Amino acid sequence: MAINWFPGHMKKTQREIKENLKLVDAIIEVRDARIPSSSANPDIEKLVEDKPRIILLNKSDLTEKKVTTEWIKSLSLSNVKVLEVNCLTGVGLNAIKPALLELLKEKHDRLRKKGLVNITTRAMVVGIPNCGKSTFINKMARKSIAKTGDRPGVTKSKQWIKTSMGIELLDTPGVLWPRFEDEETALNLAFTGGIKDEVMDIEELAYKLVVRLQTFYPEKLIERYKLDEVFENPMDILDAIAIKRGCIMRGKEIDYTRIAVLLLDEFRGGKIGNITLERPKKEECKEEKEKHIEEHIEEKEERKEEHIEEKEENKEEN
Ligand SMILES: Nc1nc2c(ncn2[C@@H]2O[C@H](COP(=O)(O)OP(=O)(O)O)[C@@H](O)[C@H]2O)c(=O)[nH]1
Ligand SMILES: [Mg+2]
Repeated sequence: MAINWFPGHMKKTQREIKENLKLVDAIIEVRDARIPSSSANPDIEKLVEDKPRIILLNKSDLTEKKVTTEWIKSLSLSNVKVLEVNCLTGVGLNAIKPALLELLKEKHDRLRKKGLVNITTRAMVVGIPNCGKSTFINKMARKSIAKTGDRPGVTKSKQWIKTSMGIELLDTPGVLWPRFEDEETALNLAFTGGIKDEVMDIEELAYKLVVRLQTFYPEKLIERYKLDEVFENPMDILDAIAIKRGCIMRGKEIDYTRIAVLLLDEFRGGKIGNITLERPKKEECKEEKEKHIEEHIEEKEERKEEHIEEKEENKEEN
């Protein structure tokens, strides 16, 4: 199962994000709350360095609340705040401003000491395709400005979208690439509609979704499709669903294409229920990340100090 992403686009996007980083105070990274790990860009930490970041777990209307809460705990770091949102309705978006203010408190205090009164916060939106970046920007702007549809990178002319929260957003989101290598990620993206259905075998995909639901949410399958039981063989489950839904061809054969399309549609539309396809792993890597951020900040401070010392030495020499 291939996800195509032209390497040249990756390079360009990378460069543009680095450039735009200098213009913003914070990053707003949008992810799909049904797959908080698979919808992350694999290089995001390297790309945004220690820039304060908000992770929006979007589409939280479709997830299992308890698992989303676990993800929030697992992804939060000293410079990363995680919020669950629904960009279609706007639920949760009010929490963005206080989160940003908390992340930027030290910086704002410094600016205030220098006498600045009206401080605008500028942020850049990033995320992989289909996670809801445009929906988010539109909702924040309360007008349809952000174009839907994707193109890699961020446009050259910088336009800022003013929001009702006193936050300015770069008008075009940074479209990031997903993790391509592993099958699990590709499947998660495909289940949730992040990869176009034309590029894969939809019957195989539906079968694999049944396997997943059989493991994590068997009771939801029973309830939605009025099954007597969840059979051990996923194929038997798929057949039972097809029969319940009348996806039968002439000669009483099962119409697998029809049932596959139906099942995926219902899953994506949240009709099977609130479902999260991934669970957070252990906390170990969190400590690593915190250490990494600290080191990065220390390094920066050191460089700054060296720079000041150098300047002073130069002064003395002159
Ligand atoms: N259920 C649900 N769907 C959403 C939400 N946010 C966005 N979507 C849908 O997700 C799809 C992709 O959204 P879009 O903003 O175009 O994603 P982008 O590619 O990141 O710009 C669209 O069909 C949106 O309607 C949400 O919070 N809940
Ligand atoms: Mg878009």
